[in-house]
Amino acid sequence: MTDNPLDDPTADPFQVARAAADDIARLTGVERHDIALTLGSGWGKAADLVGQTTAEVPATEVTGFSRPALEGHVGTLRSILTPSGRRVLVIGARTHFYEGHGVRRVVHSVRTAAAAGAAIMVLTNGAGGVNRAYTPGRPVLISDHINLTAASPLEGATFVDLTDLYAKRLRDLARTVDPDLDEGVYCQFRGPHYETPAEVRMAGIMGGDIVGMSTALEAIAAREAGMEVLGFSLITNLAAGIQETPLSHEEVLTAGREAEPVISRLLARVVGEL
Ligand code: 8IG
Repeated sequence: MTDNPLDDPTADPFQVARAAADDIARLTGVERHDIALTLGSGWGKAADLVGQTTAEVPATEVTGFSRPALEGHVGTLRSILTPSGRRVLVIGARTHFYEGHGVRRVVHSVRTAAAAGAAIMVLTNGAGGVNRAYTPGRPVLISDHINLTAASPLEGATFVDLTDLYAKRLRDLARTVDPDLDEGVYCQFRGPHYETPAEVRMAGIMGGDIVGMSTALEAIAAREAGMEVLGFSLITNLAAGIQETPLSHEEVLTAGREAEPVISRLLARVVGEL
């Protein structure tokens, strides 16, 4: 039941992203965007605080975008004008690797943002805390990642440097807004199951602080496209075995709802500084 051009293996994903960026320009009336912002679990309210929404487009009207698989993930793209006159493309329609549509679909929004002109990609997510210093409801800056998906958005002999992937310049900027912001290493697992306690211990021993199912592949694609990346995780739950009780999606949604006003304000202020 799909007519997504990215499902054709002979399609050029960058050409599909170019077509999507043209759709966005036409549908929003905004020729180029400066910053792109992907809103994950718990971060949805930030868009309203970033600036004035000048256009909102169902993602399904943009070439290559899939319907969101999850309730709580809004399937729209918004164009926002900030008080300082910058154009922000807000992506509320993330495709996860665990949906099984392939990495091209996962990173299509990032490539589209780059094709739309964005030089900065802000990636946010809800995630589990491995670091015992974290508590649910806390936002954490992503300092680096460990990609445990055994996949890459890069195809062929595309060797891309990932030093400073989560740009120190942008993390330092974020800390001018909140000097107490913690940072940590994000481990992307494939999901959609949560980790076992043994996997969470492994992640911690390897140097991980956060476990999630989204951001690493997107960040790699953003770097390939030449964008600067800023990443935030909302710790919605302590990872399996760190917390005593079983993990539930309900718990994740509740933590997200409770933290939303605080972290949304934080994120909007940070975007205002970019
Ligand atoms: I929200 O504990 C959220 N996403 N892998 N583990 C992984 N992803 C998550 C978790 C978690 N919580």
